[in-house]
Amino acid sequence: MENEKKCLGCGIALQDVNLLQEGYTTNLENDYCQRCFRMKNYGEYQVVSKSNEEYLEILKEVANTKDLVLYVTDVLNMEENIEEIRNIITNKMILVVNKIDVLPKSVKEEKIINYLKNIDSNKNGINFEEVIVISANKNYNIDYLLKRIKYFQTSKNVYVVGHTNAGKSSLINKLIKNYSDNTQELTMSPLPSTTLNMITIDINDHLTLIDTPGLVDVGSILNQVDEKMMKKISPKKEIKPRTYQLRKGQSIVIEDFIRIDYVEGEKNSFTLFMSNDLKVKRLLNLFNNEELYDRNKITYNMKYDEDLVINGLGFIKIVDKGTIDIYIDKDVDTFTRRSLI
Ligand SMILES: Nc1nc2c(ncn2[C@@H]2O[C@H](COP(=O)(O)OP(=O)(O)OP(=O)(O)O)[C@@H](O)[C@H]2O)c(=O)[nH]1
Ligand SMILES: [Mg+2]
Repeated sequence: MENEKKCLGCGIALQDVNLLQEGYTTNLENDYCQRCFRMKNYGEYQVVSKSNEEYLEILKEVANTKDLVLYVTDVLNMEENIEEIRNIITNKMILVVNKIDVLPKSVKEEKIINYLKNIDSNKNGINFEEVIVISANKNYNIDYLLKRIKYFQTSKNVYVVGHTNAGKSSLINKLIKNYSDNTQELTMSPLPSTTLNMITIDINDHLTLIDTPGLVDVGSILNQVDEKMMKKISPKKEIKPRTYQLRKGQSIVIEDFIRIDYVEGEKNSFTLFMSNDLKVKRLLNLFNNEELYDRNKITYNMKYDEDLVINGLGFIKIVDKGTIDIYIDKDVDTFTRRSLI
């Protein structure tokens, strides 16, 4: 029979029977499972793969309520698939754009907000009540977010949803810390699928937050790399944009997983917005070097002032029009958009 007691860190039912299964703890008196305990205390991670079917069931449950929903997205990974969740949930929703601290300070918040409002109005579906830019880690704009939650909430309960790694649990921990006497601490980690089940957290008499496991982004580069690289890919500090001036026939190679050939156009400027820890090199003559040509090739005809977005990694701002070939794992999504910056 399933134990009633749930891990306070990830929401999974605790059990003391099978070391290899989720929710294991040596003692059922413990509040956290062994996996959470290790992540919190030793930074030792254990990747769990979650099926999105289970996740969709959770979203349907949320949709059955009339409660306010916070849709949390990572500023580096916000995109098209915002619809994916909105198609299921018709509740009132605030779009929370997290991790703004990773973008250079010169980036204007209004630009991001306007960009998202524009995607929003192109759809016939639900509009967001508001788009709010925050940083859970830096405690930025959390006071304002709480004010708006109070304004829009329809009951005590407010659900927190979004893709895995967006920082949902980090945001809730900040709200607990700032506004509650509760000592619970949700487990956070740079790896996907940290939260395993819904977790209910009482902030005060008027507000209960419900954390949920994140939707796994199947097109993210995080699914194609090892644990060490996952950590390298998630920026911890403000990104220092790296600009490369490329002429036709030159290339950029990122670590050992992406190659971008500039095949047609005038001299052009490519600015990378991605983790400072990633190794990038420029090839001066693409005809001399076949590195990564075994990957899937996609050709983009870039228009003036567009970004090439690589799901899970970040984006490249390309100033002028021109043709590029990108070589990347076939399961990683890429797309272009009007420049964010
Ligand atoms: N730079 C930066 N990193 C953040 C911020 N908020 C969260 N993170 C990091 O993002 C990673 C994921 O955070 P979590 O809170 O575990 O994300 P989650 O959305 O709960 O993830 P799942 O439980 O897997 O769905 C962690 O490495 C956090 O430290 C932020 O404001 N800025
Ligand atoms: Mg979480």
